[in-house]
Amino acid sequence: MRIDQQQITEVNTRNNDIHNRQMDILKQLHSGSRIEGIIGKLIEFQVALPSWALGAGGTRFGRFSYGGEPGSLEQKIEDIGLIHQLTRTAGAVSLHIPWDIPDDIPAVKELADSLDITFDAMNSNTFQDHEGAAQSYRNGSLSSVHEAAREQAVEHNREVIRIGENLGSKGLTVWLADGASFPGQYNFQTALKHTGESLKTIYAALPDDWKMLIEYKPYEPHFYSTVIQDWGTSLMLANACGEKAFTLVDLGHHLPNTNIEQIVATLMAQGKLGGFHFNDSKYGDDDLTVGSVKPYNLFLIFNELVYGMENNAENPPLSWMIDASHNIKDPLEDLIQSLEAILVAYAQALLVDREALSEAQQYSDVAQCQEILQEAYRTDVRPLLRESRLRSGGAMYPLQVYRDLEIRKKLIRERGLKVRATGL
Ligand code: LRH
Ligand code: MN
Ligand code: MN
Repeated sequence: MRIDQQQITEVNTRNNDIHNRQMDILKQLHSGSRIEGIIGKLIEFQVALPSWALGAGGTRFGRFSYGGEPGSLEQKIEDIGLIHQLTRTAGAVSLHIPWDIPDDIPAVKELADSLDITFDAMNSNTFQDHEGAAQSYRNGSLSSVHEAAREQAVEHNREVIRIGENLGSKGLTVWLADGASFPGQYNFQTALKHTGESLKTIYAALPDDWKMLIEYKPYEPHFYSTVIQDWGTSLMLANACGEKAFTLVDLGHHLPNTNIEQIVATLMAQGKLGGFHFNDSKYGDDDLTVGSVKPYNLFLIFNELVYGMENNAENPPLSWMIDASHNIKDPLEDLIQSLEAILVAYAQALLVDREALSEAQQYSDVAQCQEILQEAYRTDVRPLLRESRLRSGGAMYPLQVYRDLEIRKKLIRERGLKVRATGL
């Protein structure tokens, strides 16, 4: 299903008057050229949606379907197409293999092309046993004490690279569930050594124009130790692999109160921040809607990302992805909200008066430093998002249009109530 572009234009026109007034105020407060610069950056900014986030998520206690879930990879891409049509920000998909192995690669590619969607980083999966596989990952994958399990996991990653190459992807994300739930379960040093060797073997199969993104996480599914538990371990492994390997930061993969913005700054200064997974959380890896719990924190993180993008030329362009799961919301609505929160934080960070901040820092004017940051944070930048969507053919109010056009109802009619999407 596709949205009639005419319907988007109609709703946009209805909202134009108030919007123009809001834009005038922003232009009066900040220089017109600054505002134009920010709008240009917002139009460019694209975030990948993961193929596993289009279905209803769940917890180990249950899963509540809402109907009309995509039953195939093609339908997942179509859902992303809908979100992209409304927001013009979701122009990429990130596939998880084996959850979403394309049967017919040229057809999948053609569909994505027609919706203006590219293939961002591919995700390998060695945290579950694959159907018919000879080896189990029960005791780890790349870190396993069992050589055959390690080899199988390495081969799986090579296979993911091959699939990705055919789709035009340029990245491989490796997240390992490998860990221990009990003291003494494995030898820390051996597990790390095996992981480093396995990653190097995968890295050797990486095409020249690809990035390898190494994701870290302190706990879950194991609760005593995780092999790649933090950014330091990830960075160390990336450095050992080579210049195409980077650290990936997932916002939910930190212990409470970790200073994520500082981690971002440190990695970008090293030219080693390669990817980013957006979500929000209160307690752990909650995978909640981006910006729903700690929007100021998200702004502070974007503040460092913007600084890094402007000052660390050696850091590559980042792979941005939403890594959230939707328990009690329509995933498409949830993703639209997440995209909005990401762009709001990005726009606010772009609005920070960096010259004034740097000067206040020189004088150690602590109160002024805070004022400068909060001035940007407390600015309502949503008109800038609307303007950028208006210019790129999207909906000024994507969620409203999604609801007005009763898209979920139509998807249920088309696909039925009972389809179950693959994924988490
Ligand atoms: C692990 C993770 C990782 C996986 C995804 C499904 O918690 O963040 O990125 O690939 O969830
Ligand atoms: Mn993640
Ligand atoms: Mn996670």
